[in-house]
Amino acid sequence: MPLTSKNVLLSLLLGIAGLTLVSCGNKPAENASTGDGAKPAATANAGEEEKILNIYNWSDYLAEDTIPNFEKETGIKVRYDIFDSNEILHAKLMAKNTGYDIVVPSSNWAKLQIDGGLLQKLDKSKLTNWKNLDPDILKQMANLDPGNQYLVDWLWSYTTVGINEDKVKAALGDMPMPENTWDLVFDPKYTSKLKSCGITILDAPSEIFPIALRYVHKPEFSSNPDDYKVAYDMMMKVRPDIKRFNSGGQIEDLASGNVCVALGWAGDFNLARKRSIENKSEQNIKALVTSMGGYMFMDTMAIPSDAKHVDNAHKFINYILRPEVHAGLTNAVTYANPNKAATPLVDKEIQENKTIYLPAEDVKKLIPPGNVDNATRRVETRLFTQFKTGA
Ligand code: N2P
Repeated sequence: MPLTSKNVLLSLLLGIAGLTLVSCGNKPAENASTGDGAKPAATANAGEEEKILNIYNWSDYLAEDTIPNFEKETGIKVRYDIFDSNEILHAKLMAKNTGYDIVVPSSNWAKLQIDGGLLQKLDKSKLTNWKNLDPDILKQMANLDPGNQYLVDWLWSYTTVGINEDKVKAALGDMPMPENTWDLVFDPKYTSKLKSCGITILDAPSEIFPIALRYVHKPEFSSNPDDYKVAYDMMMKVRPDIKRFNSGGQIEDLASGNVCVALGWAGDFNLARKRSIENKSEQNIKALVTSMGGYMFMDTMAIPSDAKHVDNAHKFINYILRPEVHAGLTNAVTYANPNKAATPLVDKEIQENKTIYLPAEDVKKLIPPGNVDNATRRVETRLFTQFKTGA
Protein backbone atom coordinates (compact mmCIF):
# COMPACT_ATOMS: atom_id res chain seq x y z
CA MET A 1 0.00 0.00 0.00
CA PRO A 2 1.60 3.34 -0.97
CA LEU A 3 2.13 5.87 1.82
CA THR A 4 -0.60 8.40 1.18
CA SER A 5 -2.13 10.85 3.64
CA LYS A 6 -5.20 8.68 3.73
CA ASN A 7 -3.32 5.50 4.51
CA VAL A 8 -1.50 7.20 7.33
CA LEU A 9 -4.79 8.64 8.50
CA LEU A 10 -6.27 5.20 8.48
CA SER A 11 -3.52 3.56 10.48
CA LEU A 12 -3.54 6.47 12.92
CA LEU A 13 -7.22 6.14 13.52
CA LEU A 14 -7.22 2.37 13.67
CA GLY A 15 -5.14 2.68 16.78
CA ILE A 16 -7.37 5.04 18.73
CA ALA A 17 -9.31 4.24 21.85
CA GLY A 18 -8.86 0.50 21.44
CA LEU A 19 -11.72 0.39 18.98
CA THR A 20 -11.91 -2.49 16.54
CA LEU A 21 -12.28 -1.92 12.85
CA VAL A 22 -15.43 -3.40 11.39
CA SER A 23 -15.50 -3.40 7.64
CA CYS A 24 -18.32 -1.77 5.77
CA GLY A 25 -21.09 -4.36 5.62
CA ASN A 26 -23.52 -2.50 3.44
CA LYS A 27 -22.95 -1.98 -0.23
CA PRO A 28 -24.51 0.63 -2.47
CA ALA A 29 -26.81 -0.53 -5.26
CA GLU A 30 -24.55 -2.38 -7.66
CA ASN A 31 -25.91 -1.01 -10.87
CA ALA A 32 -26.11 2.61 -9.73
CA SER A 33 -24.20 5.12 -11.83
CA THR A 34 -22.04 7.94 -10.41
CA GLY A 35 -24.92 10.40 -10.58
CA ASP A 36 -27.89 9.44 -8.40
CA GLY A 37 -30.42 9.71 -11.17
CA ALA A 38 -32.78 11.37 -8.70
CA LYS A 39 -36.40 11.38 -9.78
CA PRO A 40 -38.47 14.47 -9.18
CA ALA A 41 -39.83 14.18 -5.64
CA ALA A 42 -43.39 14.19 -6.89
CA THR A 43 -42.94 10.72 -8.34
CA ALA A 44 -40.99 9.35 -5.36
CA ASN A 45 -43.09 8.53 -2.32
CA ALA A 46 -45.63 11.15 -3.33
CA GLY A 47 -47.91 12.04 -0.47
CA GLU A 48 -45.89 10.09 2.08
CA GLU A 49 -43.78 12.86 3.46
CA GLU A 50 -44.29 16.62 3.42
CA LYS A 51 -41.74 18.43 1.28
CA ILE A 52 -39.74 19.88 4.13
CA LEU A 53 -36.20 19.20 5.32
CA ASN A 54 -34.75 20.71 8.50
CA ILE A 55 -30.96 20.86 8.59
CA TYR A 56 -28.66 21.92 11.43
CA ASN A 57 -25.07 22.48 10.29
CA TRP A 58 -21.94 24.49 11.11
CA SER A 59 -21.73 28.06 9.84
CA ASP A 60 -19.91 28.83 6.56
CA TYR A 61 -20.07 25.23 5.42
CA LEU A 62 -22.04 25.43 2.14
CA ALA A 63 -21.66 26.48 -1.47
CA GLU A 64 -24.09 29.18 -2.54
CA ASP A 65 -25.97 26.85 -4.85
CA THR A 66 -26.03 23.69 -2.66
CA ILE A 67 -29.45 24.28 -1.13
CA PRO A 68 -31.17 26.16 -4.01
CA ASN A 69 -30.25 23.40 -6.49
CA PHE A 70 -31.57 20.70 -4.16
CA GLU A 71 -34.82 22.59 -3.59
CA LYS A 72 -35.29 23.22 -7.31
CA GLU A 73 -34.71 19.63 -8.23
CA THR A 74 -36.77 17.96 -5.53
CA GLY A 75 -39.39 20.55 -4.61
CA ILE A 76 -38.34 20.00 -0.98
CA LYS A 77 -38.13 23.22 1.06
CA VAL A 78 -35.01 23.33 3.23
CA ARG A 79 -34.93 25.10 6.59
CA TYR A 80 -31.29 25.58 7.47
CA ASP A 81 -30.02 26.56 10.93
CA ILE A 82 -26.42 26.92 12.04
CA PHE A 83 -24.36 26.23 15.16
CA ASP A 84 -20.71 26.74 16.07
CA SER A 85 -19.80 23.98 18.50
CA ASN A 86 -20.37 20.29 19.11
CA GLU A 87 -21.32 21.21 22.67
CA ILE A 88 -24.33 23.20 21.42
CA LEU A 89 -25.47 20.51 18.97
CA HIS A 90 -25.02 17.75 21.56
CA ALA A 91 -27.09 19.60 24.17
CA LYS A 92 -29.89 20.00 21.61
CA LEU A 93 -29.85 16.32 20.71
CA MET A 94 -29.80 15.31 24.38
CA ALA A 95 -32.86 17.49 25.06
CA LYS A 96 -34.70 15.52 22.28
CA ASN A 97 -37.30 16.78 19.80
CA THR A 98 -34.75 18.84 17.94
CA GLY A 99 -37.06 19.24 14.96
CA TYR A 100 -34.06 18.51 12.70
CA ASP A 101 -33.85 15.85 10.00
CA ILE A 102 -30.11 16.19 9.40
CA VAL A 103 -27.45 17.23 11.90
CA VAL A 104 -23.69 17.45 11.37
CA PRO A 105 -21.77 16.41 14.52
CA SER A 106 -18.05 15.72 14.45
CA SER A 107 -17.48 11.97 14.38
CA ASN A 108 -16.24 11.67 17.98
CA TRP A 109 -19.36 13.41 19.31
CA ALA A 110 -21.53 11.43 16.90
CA LYS A 111 -20.20 8.26 18.55
CA LEU A 112 -21.64 9.42 21.88
CA GLN A 113 -24.91 10.21 20.11
CA ILE A 114 -25.05 6.78 18.46
CA ASP A 115 -24.36 5.11 21.81
CA GLY A 116 -27.08 7.23 23.42
CA GLY A 117 -29.69 6.22 20.82
CA LEU A 118 -29.98 9.81 19.54
CA LEU A 119 -29.29 8.97 15.88
CA GLN A 120 -30.93 6.49 13.52
CA LYS A 121 -29.36 4.05 11.07
CA LEU A 122 -29.09 5.09 7.45
CA ASP A 123 -31.05 3.22 4.79
CA LYS A 124 -28.23 2.58 2.35
CA SER A 125 -30.64 1.34 -0.32
CA LYS A 126 -31.54 5.02 -0.70
CA LEU A 127 -27.91 6.14 -0.95
CA THR A 128 -26.97 5.09 -4.47
CA ASN A 129 -24.02 7.49 -4.43
CA TRP A 130 -22.44 5.79 -1.42
CA LYS A 131 -19.98 4.16 -3.83
CA ASN A 132 -18.35 7.57 -4.42
CA LEU A 133 -17.00 7.65 -0.87
CA ASP A 134 -13.31 6.99 -0.38
CA PRO A 135 -12.94 3.45 1.07
CA ASP A 136 -10.01 4.56 3.28
CA ILE A 137 -12.08 7.28 4.87
CA LEU A 138 -15.01 4.89 5.30
CA LYS A 139 -12.71 2.45 7.08
CA GLN A 140 -11.45 5.01 9.52
CA MET A 141 -14.99 6.29 10.12
CA ALA A 142 -15.88 2.69 11.00
CA ASN A 143 -13.70 3.06 14.10
CA LEU A 144 -16.40 5.17 15.65
CA ASP A 145 -19.36 3.92 13.59
CA PRO A 146 -18.84 0.17 13.03
CA GLY A 147 -20.15 -0.90 9.64
CA ASN A 148 -20.66 2.76 8.65
CA GLN A 149 -24.28 2.48 9.68
CA TYR A 150 -25.06 6.00 10.93
CA LEU A 151 -22.63 8.58 9.62
CA VAL A 152 -21.55 10.08 6.29
CA ASP A 153 -18.62 12.48 6.29
CA TRP A 154 -19.52 15.98 5.13
CA LEU A 155 -16.03 17.58 5.15
CA TRP A 156 -12.93 17.31 7.33
CA SER A 157 -10.05 19.42 8.60
CA TYR A 158 -8.14 20.07 11.85
CA THR A 159 -7.86 22.62 14.62
CA THR A 160 -4.64 24.61 14.41
CA VAL A 161 -3.10 28.09 14.54
CA GLY A 162 -3.97 30.57 11.81
CA ILE A 163 -2.15 33.85 11.30
CA ASN A 164 -2.14 37.05 9.36
CA GLU A 165 1.53 36.72 8.53
CA ASP A 166 2.28 40.37 7.81
CA LYS A 167 0.62 41.60 10.99
CA VAL A 168 2.26 38.88 13.11
CA LYS A 169 5.72 39.66 11.77
CA ALA A 170 5.16 43.37 12.38
CA ALA A 171 3.96 42.76 15.95
CA LEU A 172 6.87 40.43 16.75
CA GLY A 173 9.40 42.95 15.47
CA ASP A 174 12.92 41.53 15.87
CA MET A 175 11.67 38.34 17.46
CA PRO A 176 11.71 35.45 14.94
CA MET A 177 8.70 33.15 14.50
CA PRO A 178 8.82 30.32 17.06
CA GLU A 179 9.80 26.87 15.89
CA ASN A 180 6.68 25.43 17.52
CA THR A 181 3.96 27.77 16.27
CA TRP A 182 1.61 26.75 19.12
CA ASP A 183 3.78 29.20 21.09
CA LEU A 184 1.97 31.99 19.23
CA VAL A 185 -1.14 31.28 21.31
CA PHE A 186 0.25 29.55 24.42
CA ASP A 187 3.55 31.30 25.29
CA PRO A 188 3.28 34.75 26.93
CA LYS A 189 6.62 35.72 25.35
CA TYR A 190 4.76 35.82 22.01
CA THR A 191 1.16 36.53 23.06
CA SER A 192 2.22 39.69 24.95
CA LYS A 193 3.43 41.09 21.62
CA LEU A 194 0.61 39.71 19.47
CA LYS A 195 -2.00 41.13 21.79
CA SER A 196 -1.62 44.42 19.91
CA CYS A 197 -2.97 42.94 16.67
CA GLY A 198 -5.52 40.59 18.29
CA ILE A 199 -5.67 36.91 19.32
CA THR A 200 -8.89 34.89 19.08
CA ILE A 201 -9.64 31.38 20.35
CA LEU A 202 -12.43 28.90 19.60
CA ASP A 203 -15.24 29.03 22.12
CA ALA A 204 -15.36 25.28 22.81
CA PRO A 205 -13.59 23.35 25.59
CA SER A 206 -13.55 20.11 23.59
CA GLU A 207 -11.55 21.78 20.80
CA ILE A 208 -8.97 23.47 23.02
CA PHE A 209 -8.12 20.99 25.76
CA PRO A 210 -6.69 18.14 23.62
CA ILE A 211 -4.26 20.64 22.11
CA ALA A 212 -3.46 22.43 25.37
CA LEU A 213 -2.85 19.06 27.04
CA ARG A 214 -0.47 18.01 24.29
CA TYR A 215 1.32 21.36 24.63
CA VAL A 216 1.96 20.68 28.33
CA HIS A 217 2.97 17.07 27.51
CA LYS A 218 -0.09 15.39 29.02
CA PRO A 219 -2.33 12.79 27.30
CA GLU A 220 -4.75 14.58 24.94
CA PHE A 221 -7.82 12.78 26.32
CA SER A 222 -6.61 12.41 29.87
CA SER A 223 -9.15 11.50 32.53
CA ASN A 224 -6.97 12.92 35.31
CA PRO A 225 -8.30 16.31 36.53
CA ASP A 226 -4.76 17.26 37.62
CA ASP A 227 -3.65 17.20 33.96
CA TYR A 228 -6.43 19.64 33.08
CA LYS A 229 -5.29 21.92 35.89
CA VAL A 230 -1.77 21.96 34.40
CA ALA A 231 -3.22 22.90 30.98
CA TYR A 232 -5.49 25.50 32.60
CA ASP A 233 -2.59 27.11 34.49
CA MET A 234 -0.62 27.33 31.24
CA MET A 235 -3.61 28.88 29.45
CA MET A 236 -4.25 31.40 32.23
CA LYS A 237 -0.80 32.89 31.68
CA VAL A 238 -1.87 34.05 28.21
CA ARG A 239 -5.44 34.94 29.20
CA PRO A 240 -4.81 38.71 29.47
CA ASP A 241 -3.59 38.72 25.86
CA ILE A 242 -6.68 37.11 24.32
CA LYS A 243 -9.11 39.43 22.62
CA ARG A 244 -12.02 37.11 21.83
CA PHE A 245 -13.51 33.67 22.29
CA ASN A 246 -15.34 33.09 19.07
CA SER A 247 -15.81 30.17 16.70
CA GLY A 248 -18.02 31.15 13.76
CA GLY A 249 -16.68 34.72 13.71
CA GLN A 250 -13.03 33.93 13.05
CA ILE A 251 -13.35 34.00 9.26
CA GLU A 252 -14.68 37.56 9.31
CA ASP A 253 -12.27 38.69 12.05
CA LEU A 254 -9.26 37.47 10.08
CA ALA A 255 -10.51 38.53 6.65
CA SER A 256 -11.17 42.07 7.83
CA GLY A 257 -7.88 42.33 9.73
CA ASN A 258 -9.52 42.58 13.19
CA VAL A 259 -7.27 39.84 14.57
CA CYS A 260 -3.86 38.52 13.58
CA VAL A 261 -3.74 35.13 15.34
CA ALA A 262 -6.44 32.52 15.78
CA LEU A 263 -6.70 29.12 17.36
CA GLY A 264 -9.33 27.61 15.13
CA TRP A 265 -10.13 25.48 12.07
CA ALA A 266 -7.65 25.23 9.18
CA GLY A 267 -10.50 25.25 6.64
CA ASP A 268 -11.78 28.54 8.04
CA PHE A 269 -8.31 30.11 7.78
CA ASN A 270 -8.09 29.22 4.10
CA LEU A 271 -11.62 30.53 3.64
CA ALA A 272 -10.68 33.79 5.42
CA ARG A 273 -7.82 34.20 2.97
CA LYS A 274 -10.18 33.60 0.05
CA ARG A 275 -12.74 36.07 1.46
CA SER A 276 -10.10 38.73 2.01
CA ILE A 277 -9.07 38.40 -1.63
CA GLU A 278 -12.72 38.61 -2.70
CA ASN A 279 -13.37 41.68 -0.54
CA LYS A 280 -10.11 43.23 -1.75
CA SER A 281 -8.63 43.63 1.72
CA GLU A 282 -6.04 40.98 0.71
CA GLN A 283 -4.87 39.92 4.16
CA ASN A 284 -1.94 37.51 4.13
CA ILE A 285 -3.74 34.76 6.07
CA LYS A 286 -2.27 31.29 6.53
CA ALA A 287 -3.22 28.07 8.27
CA LEU A 288 -0.11 26.75 10.00
CA VAL A 289 0.80 23.10 10.23
CA THR A 290 2.60 23.11 13.56
CA SER A 291 5.44 20.80 14.60
CA MET A 292 3.20 19.60 17.45
CA GLY A 293 0.36 18.79 15.05
CA GLY A 294 -3.27 19.82 15.34
CA TYR A 295 -6.57 18.18 16.23
CA MET A 296 -8.33 16.39 13.41
CA PHE A 297 -12.11 16.44 13.00
CA MET A 298 -14.51 14.82 10.57
CA ASP A 299 -17.94 16.46 10.48
CA THR A 300 -20.63 13.95 9.61
CA MET A 301 -24.19 13.97 8.30
CA ALA A 302 -26.52 12.03 10.60
CA ILE A 303 -30.29 11.63 11.03
CA PRO A 304 -31.68 12.21 14.56
CA SER A 305 -33.81 9.35 15.94
CA ASP A 306 -36.90 11.52 16.05
CA ALA A 307 -36.50 13.10 12.57
CA LYS A 308 -39.85 13.62 10.83
CA HIS A 309 -38.56 13.74 7.23
CA VAL A 310 -36.33 10.71 7.00
CA ASP A 311 -36.87 10.07 3.30
CA ASN A 312 -36.04 13.68 2.45
CA ALA A 313 -32.94 13.42 4.64
CA HIS A 314 -31.73 10.45 2.60
CA LYS A 315 -32.41 12.35 -0.62
CA PHE A 316 -30.27 15.20 0.66
CA ILE A 317 -27.39 12.95 1.74
CA ASN A 318 -27.46 11.20 -1.62
CA TYR A 319 -27.44 14.59 -3.35
CA ILE A 320 -24.39 15.75 -1.36
CA LEU A 321 -22.60 12.54 -2.35
CA ARG A 322 -22.76 13.46 -6.04
CA PRO A 323 -19.21 14.29 -7.14
CA GLU A 324 -20.11 17.75 -8.42
CA VAL A 325 -22.02 18.68 -5.27
CA HIS A 326 -19.33 17.44 -2.85
CA ALA A 327 -16.58 19.10 -4.92
CA GLY A 328 -18.69 22.26 -4.94
CA LEU A 329 -18.63 22.31 -1.12
CA THR A 330 -14.84 21.94 -1.05
CA ASN A 331 -14.33 24.59 -3.70
CA ALA A 332 -16.58 27.02 -1.82
CA VAL A 333 -15.35 26.53 1.75
CA THR A 334 -11.80 25.10 1.36
CA TYR A 335 -12.35 21.96 3.46
CA ALA A 336 -11.35 18.48 2.23
CA ASN A 337 -14.18 16.11 1.29
CA PRO A 338 -14.37 12.30 1.59
CA ASN A 339 -15.66 11.76 -1.94
CA LYS A 340 -13.16 10.02 -4.21
CA ALA A 341 -15.22 10.62 -7.33
CA ALA A 342 -15.24 14.36 -6.52
CA THR A 343 -11.45 14.79 -6.49
CA PRO A 344 -11.03 15.57 -10.21
CA LEU A 345 -13.63 18.33 -9.81
CA VAL A 346 -11.87 20.04 -6.90
CA ASP A 347 -10.03 23.22 -7.95
CA LYS A 348 -6.37 22.48 -8.59
CA GLU A 349 -5.26 25.21 -6.21
CA ILE A 350 -7.22 23.55 -3.39
CA GLN A 351 -6.03 20.04 -4.27
CA GLU A 352 -2.45 21.31 -4.12
CA ASN A 353 -2.88 23.33 -0.93
CA LYS A 354 -0.93 21.32 1.65
CA THR A 355 -2.85 22.85 4.55
CA ILE A 356 -6.12 21.46 3.14
CA TYR A 357 -5.01 18.11 1.73
CA LEU A 358 -2.21 17.43 4.19
CA PRO A 359 0.88 15.42 3.20
CA ALA A 360 1.29 12.07 4.96
CA GLU A 361 3.96 13.29 7.38
CA ASP A 362 1.68 16.07 8.61
CA VAL A 363 -1.36 13.82 8.92
CA LYS A 364 0.72 11.60 11.21
CA LYS A 365 1.21 14.50 13.61
CA LEU A 366 -2.51 15.17 14.09
CA ILE A 367 -4.37 14.17 17.23
CA PRO A 368 -7.05 11.73 15.98
CA PRO A 369 -10.68 12.43 17.00
CA GLY A 370 -11.22 11.26 20.58
CA ASN A 371 -13.55 11.48 23.53
CA VAL A 372 -13.52 11.91 27.27
CA ASP A 373 -15.96 10.55 29.87
CA ASN A 374 -18.77 12.73 31.26
CA ALA A 375 -16.96 13.55 34.50
CA THR A 376 -13.95 14.77 32.52
CA ARG A 377 -16.22 16.75 30.20
CA ARG A 378 -17.53 18.57 33.28
CA VAL A 379 -13.96 19.35 34.38
CA GLU A 380 -13.21 20.72 30.90
CA THR A 381 -16.34 22.86 30.89
CA ARG A 382 -15.72 24.29 34.36
CA LEU A 383 -12.09 25.14 33.68
CA PHE A 384 -12.85 26.58 30.26
CA THR A 385 -15.54 28.84 31.73
CA GLN A 386 -13.07 30.04 34.36
CA PHE A 387 -10.50 30.57 31.62
CA LYS A 388 -12.93 32.69 29.64
CA THR A 389 -13.95 34.80 32.60
CA GLY A 390 -10.29 35.07 33.58
CA ALA A 391 -11.08 33.81 37.09
C1 N2P B 1 -17.20 25.47 9.29
C2 N2P B 1 -16.56 25.03 10.54
C3 N2P B 1 -16.79 23.66 10.94
C4 N2P B 1 -15.60 23.01 11.49
N1 N2P B 1 -16.99 26.83 9.04
C5 N2P B 1 -15.69 22.51 12.86
N2 N2P B 1 -16.04 21.18 13.04
